[in-house]
Amino acid sequence: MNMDVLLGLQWGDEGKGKVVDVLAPQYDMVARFQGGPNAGHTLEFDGIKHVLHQIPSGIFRKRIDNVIGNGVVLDPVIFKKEIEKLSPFNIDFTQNLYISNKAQLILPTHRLLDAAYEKAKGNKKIGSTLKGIGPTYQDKIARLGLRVGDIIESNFEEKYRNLVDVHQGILEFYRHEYDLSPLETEFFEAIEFLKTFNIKSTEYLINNDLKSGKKILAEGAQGSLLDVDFGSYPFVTSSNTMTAGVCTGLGVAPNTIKNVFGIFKAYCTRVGSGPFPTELFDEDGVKLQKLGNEFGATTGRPRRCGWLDIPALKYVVMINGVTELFMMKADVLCDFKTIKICTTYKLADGTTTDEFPYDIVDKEITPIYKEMEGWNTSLDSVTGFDDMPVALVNYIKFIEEQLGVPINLVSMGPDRTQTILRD
Ligand code: 2SA
Ligand code: MG
Repeated sequence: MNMDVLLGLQWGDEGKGKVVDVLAPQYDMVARFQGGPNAGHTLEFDGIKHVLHQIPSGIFRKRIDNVIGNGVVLDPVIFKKEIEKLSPFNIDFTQNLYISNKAQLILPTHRLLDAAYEKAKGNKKIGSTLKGIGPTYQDKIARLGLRVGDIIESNFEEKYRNLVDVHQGILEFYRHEYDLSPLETEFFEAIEFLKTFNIKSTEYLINNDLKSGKKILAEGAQGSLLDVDFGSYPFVTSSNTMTAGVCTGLGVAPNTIKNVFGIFKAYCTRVGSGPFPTELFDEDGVKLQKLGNEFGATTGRPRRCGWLDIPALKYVVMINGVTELFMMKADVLCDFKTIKICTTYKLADGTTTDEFPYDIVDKEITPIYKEMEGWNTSLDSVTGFDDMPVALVNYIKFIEEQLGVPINLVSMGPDRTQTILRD
């Protein structure tokens, strides 16, 4: 029972990187179990901002092992760039980074396919980060994919060619133009680089650690509303971003999981297409985007902004078994006289529900809001739950009552130090 899980409860970008970095000292290992370079986990300390894509957020802590689990799709080219970017920080990757031999490899043609599929969808496009995530998971499930463990085998290039042949057939069908040769040079250079890392059956490492009493934090990427099964399908990512994904993405049994930390922003954002019931198109939305600096950490795309959505949160608290809530970016709401929270959805036929509708993509939803007084003051001097402004305390209480789970951490800024923990 020493595995804790940290998940984003909205559409990603809740601040997972920051929280993992803050919690990491309590753990012996941080492990990524799904997603890939579509993630952008931002950590800020000592005045430097770091964005991690595939490398777990425990990497800056010397004592902590970091695992890229089998559920991840790994792009070797982006991996090489990420490692090189970390070179000023004297991290000994031979000591603290392990990659599952069963993680799937993202090939250059997976990225090309992602672009071809999105283009073909026209105005129905998903708004993918175009990192090749969907096509790589597709090949995994179709039992065609290449795994990290394959790269040391003598027939790796042959396997690669066979799969690329299949991809080229599809690209031809889509009449997608491309120049593969520079991408391949870069890919094979990155494969040689990847070979120098610890590649192993990380499920043994993880389970042995658990057996010996070590503590592990599973670091989720994207958010529960982007889960391939329960999110706003088809506007989702291609992995299980929920607690259950930890078991298949790392090779651990459900009964090893103890705490499930669910992180959410004090408001809501979404990058990419798809339904977003509480989205704001007015000046409040612009204000949230500006004050929250809401731009994609991977693609730089502006994020859509809106008020907190309780029906959506209730849903993901349920499917994930969330035991503790962490509320991020409370400081962004500092400048609002009133704050709204969506408590129910009103549907086109006049009925209301607090359930997340199956056909959320097509349904016309009018959010019913509760209006609350804003704290309308800076939170810079707040040092604990006791000296928070009353309006913030009320906001927290209301969310806790609605979701039935305590909020034990409130973040008030990007730095490690701007974090309030309940005693
Ligand atoms: P994909 O790339 O095929 O998985 O995209 C499918 C949908 O999932 C969304 N998605 C994300 N949403 C929020 N944050 C993500 N990571 C980056 C970040 C995104 C960025 O941290 O900011 O920089 O733009 C992420 N990754 C995937 C995506 O928008 C699609 O809606
Ligand atoms: Mg992000």
